[in-house]
Amino acid sequence: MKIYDWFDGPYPARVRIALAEKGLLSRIEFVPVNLWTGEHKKPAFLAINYSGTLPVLELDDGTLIAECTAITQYLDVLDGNPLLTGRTPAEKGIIHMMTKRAEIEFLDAVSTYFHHATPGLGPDVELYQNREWGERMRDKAVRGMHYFNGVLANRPFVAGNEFSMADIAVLGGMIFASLVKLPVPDECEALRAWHARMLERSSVQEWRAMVERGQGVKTLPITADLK
Ligand SMILES: N[C@@H](CCC(=O)N[C@@H](CS)C(=O)NCC(=O)O)C(=O)O
Repeated sequence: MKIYDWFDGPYPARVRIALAEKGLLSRIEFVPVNLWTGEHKKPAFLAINYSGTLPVLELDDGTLIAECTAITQYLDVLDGNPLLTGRTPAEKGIIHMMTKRAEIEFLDAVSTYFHHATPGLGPDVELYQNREWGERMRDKAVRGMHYFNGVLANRPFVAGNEFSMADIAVLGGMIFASLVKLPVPDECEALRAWHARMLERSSVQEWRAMVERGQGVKTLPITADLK
């Protein structure tokens, strides 16, 4: 299996952490798609993912699966140990809901802030920016942090008593927030405590090690696969 991604992207981090949780990293060939040069918006990549976003999973038969949630669900059915998307119908529903909420209320909002109210990926890639919208989304993300703080004050993990895809989605938000220097408010103690616990997980440490190793590929030109 191949994954098209960029080594330190917050969304790619979600799938890399899921793979590390499941011990599947060795089965993946990573294909770098350079976000900073806008490789993800060029026709060769748009043919792989209409949305022009990373990551994308390519199966050995050429089937393409984009969207972190969809990729994680595929991996969970492929190898259920450990399950990240729930066992029972109720668990599956709640994990999906909390993952979606993490995206809408936090991670995607930080992403919009980055692309619209900061230099983002630079003038060659950010062809349309709307600062006011970006700043609104920054405020939404901060409200999202308070929401997840309230959730985590009452349970150990985002979707209940077990680590799941929803924790990884909130972690994606924390990774992006840290990249754009959007601090977690001091009063969000439960969110901060949960984050500290997440950083200790071996999957997250494996991801951090991959990011450090990836610094070296940052200047690679377009990959052979995408020519
Ligand atoms: N909903 C998508 C979002 C993916 C996404 O936004 N990925 C970032 C990488 S960190 C990206 O490709 N951003 C490039 C852009 O929006 O120009 C998912 O969950 O996979």
